[in-house]
Amino acid sequence: MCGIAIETDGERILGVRADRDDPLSRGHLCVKAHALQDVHADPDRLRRPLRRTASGFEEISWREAFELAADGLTRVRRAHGRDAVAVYLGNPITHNLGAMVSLVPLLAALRTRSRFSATSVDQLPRMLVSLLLYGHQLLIPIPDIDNTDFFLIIGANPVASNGSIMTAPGIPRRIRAIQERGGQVVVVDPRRTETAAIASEHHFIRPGTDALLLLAVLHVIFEEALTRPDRLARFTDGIEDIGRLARPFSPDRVAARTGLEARVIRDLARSFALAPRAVAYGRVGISTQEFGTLATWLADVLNVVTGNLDRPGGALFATPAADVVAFTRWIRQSGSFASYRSRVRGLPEFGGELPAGVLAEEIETEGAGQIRALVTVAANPALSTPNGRRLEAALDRLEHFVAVDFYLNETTRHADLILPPTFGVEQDQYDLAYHLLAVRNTAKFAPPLFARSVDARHDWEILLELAVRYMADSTVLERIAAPVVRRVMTKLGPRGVLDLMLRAGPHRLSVGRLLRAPHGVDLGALQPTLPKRLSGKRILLAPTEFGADIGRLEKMLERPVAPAGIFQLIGRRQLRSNNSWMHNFERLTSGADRCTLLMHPDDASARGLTGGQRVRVTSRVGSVMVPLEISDAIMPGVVSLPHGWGHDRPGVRLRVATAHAGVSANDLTDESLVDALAGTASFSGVPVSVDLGAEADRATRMN
Ligand SMILES: Nc1nc2c(c(=O)[nH]1)N[C@H]1C(S)=C(S)[C@@H](COP(=O)(O)OP(=O)(O)OC[C@H]3O[C@@H](n4cnc5c(=O)[nH]c(N)nc54)[C@H](O)[C@@H]3O)O[C@H]1N2
Ligand SMILES: Nc1nc2c(c(=O)[nH]1)N[C@H]1C(S)=C(S)[C@@H](COP(=O)(O)OP(=O)(O)OC[C@H]3O[C@@H](n4cnc5c(=O)[nH]c(N)nc54)[C@H](O)[C@@H]3O)O[C@H]1N2
Ligand SMILES: [Mo]
Repeated sequence: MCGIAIETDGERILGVRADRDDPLSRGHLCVKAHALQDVHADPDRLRRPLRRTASGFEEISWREAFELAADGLTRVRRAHGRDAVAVYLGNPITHNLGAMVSLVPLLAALRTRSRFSATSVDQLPRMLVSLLLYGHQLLIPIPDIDNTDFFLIIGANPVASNGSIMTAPGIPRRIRAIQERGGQVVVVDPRRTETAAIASEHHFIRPGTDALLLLAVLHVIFEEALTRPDRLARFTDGIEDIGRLARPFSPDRVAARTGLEARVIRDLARSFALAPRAVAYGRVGISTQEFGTLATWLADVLNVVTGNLDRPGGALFATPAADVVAFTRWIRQSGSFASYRSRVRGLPEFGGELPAGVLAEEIETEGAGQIRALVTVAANPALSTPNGRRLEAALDRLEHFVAVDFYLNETTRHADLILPPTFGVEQDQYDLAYHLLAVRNTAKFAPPLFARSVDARHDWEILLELAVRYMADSTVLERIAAPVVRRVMTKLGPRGVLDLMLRAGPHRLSVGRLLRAPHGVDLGALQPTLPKRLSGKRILLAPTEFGADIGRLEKMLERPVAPAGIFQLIGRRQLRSNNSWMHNFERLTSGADRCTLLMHPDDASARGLTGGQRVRVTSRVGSVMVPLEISDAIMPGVVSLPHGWGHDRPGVRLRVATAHAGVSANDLTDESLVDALAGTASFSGVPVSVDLGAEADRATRMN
């Protein structure tokens, strides 16, 4: 979403620089954008389809690859039914216009309940809260960071992440501007992050206890009669229910468990409620945890009861030029929840998907509906889902595994076929997803910088081909529809679909208009849009599903934080990293080893551990050896390991990444730990022990 200018010489990229005239990023750029040139030129990036053979992977033609891919999938469907064919959609799809557009035919063709995506290891609670409160899973309130006076950040590190579900390039500048207007930025995080370092205040919190904190904040607001929902009261149901639900959670009662003093909680509640314009914003830290749905919900509730939803300086809904909310409403995909459950563990469906944490068991467990074939698209679940090692073992049991990906990596090494798409600069660019999540309404389209070679395929071409071939072997209706879908989609292409969406959208734009404005078009600040955009024209603030889950939360107050000697593991994102896949370039990996375990000095000295030592971290599911980094930026009792590393698996073709391998945090995270309400993975607060490994074992034996 950052505007860039790329200097080229023929097919070579000479440099990438920031576009000062981009209305959203205004000259901001992070180092990952410079690395686009590295991805483009990477000799390890796959250019031709690969097929697994007894002696390793061999290159084959596209024609053969498509035939084998489709044959394998239809064979499994014919023998075992539709749900035996699973699909896993990874994060980069959301950045890829073509892949986004061709998901519609692909998912329609597959019609499988065995659908998975990064959603359930990320923002599922955010979407579920939007579905139940506002009536659509994509009606997501965005913090109006540029106009607020009080910015409460819970479980997000936008200085490293560039803002997530709050696309806001140049976060440090925007945070400074809040402070210069006399406003406050408060960060609540078990680590004093890069964001906390520039905030006005930072408070440590025990992992997984944010819902308790937010209930206590609401308790104070109701007790001191600080609620003032203003115009929201006219179309919001359930405000009084919140007062009742929050009553048992006084600051004194939650202080010890959350790690925040009661006085601090009271002050926070008052400053938030009394600020002229305030916004509570939570991301991955409050999403992927045991009470992720409750915490995400309560942050919205806080905005509503203080009148800060749908008003400038609070949280607002974007009105993107290509309105994916209206489009998905039109194709009847506003969202769904718990309309069926996973076969083995009974976790709920959300939006037609099952939680990623059940994929391995659904492959391993025999019976009707067992997964026997898999298509992954832009996904590396071996490194990105809990207990990745178990999933890797399960992948080898599949009868057929097709990976749409341009690297031979930790996940795709298990595939029967790898279909490599073109990379970003060879494709049309428009951010269908991220304009919806941005802090300002803008629109920007970029045509491909380089034409794709005749022997390359775009993601959308690959997905469409798979969809059409799958349909051609299916019901009579689908057999008839297949050539029509192929013709229409090929003729329109992603650009044609986008053009239709832009023309139908609220700003009446078109691709032609955007081509004439290469820096992007500024469509203005976010504006109030409620109650008009609410599906039922009302906000249902206290859904029974959420209220009922508070009993589970209350039990947490009786549980000890962690057994003696056990740490709570959390993750951390790093500026020069992008989940699991941008580690194959010196630009992003040079310098000191970044895959380290952070530990507080008091904890280290209590165990006689010193910085730089390699320590063994062990959870229920596995164990890794990793260098120790001692820092008082991490809360005592908590340790932190970044995710996305662990590239030294055999068969991986990533020369640079393998030399900076690190270990995978998801060799430790536990697929049995989920938010019981929604099934989202709970990455935050995984119980682990830390010792010196073999040396510790020797000492134990001697005793
Ligand atoms: N450079 C870079 N940018 C990225 C990415 C990347 O990998 N690298 N990934 C992108 C993606 S896919 C996403 S989803 C976004 C994520 O964007 P963010 O959510 O902003 O990023 P994280 O660093 O995961 O921030 C989560 C924070 O929650 C804290 N935390 C952990 N557990 C708890 C808890 O129980 N309570 C509270 N209050 N805090 C907790 C962590 O210490 C961490 O600081 O970033 C995107 N941007
Ligand atoms: N422990 C822990 N685990 C986490 C997280 C965490 O904070 N802690 N964060 C979670 C979050 S928020 C997310 S979003 C997930 C991300 O996890 P995934 O969705 O699995 O995504 P990535 O790790 O980014 O892997 C992306 C894959 O897509 C390929 N790829 C890149 N671009 C393209 C493209 O344009 N087309 C195609 N076809 N392929 C492409 C890459 O080669 C790589 O194999 O990880 C989650 N896992
Ligand atoms: Mo994510």
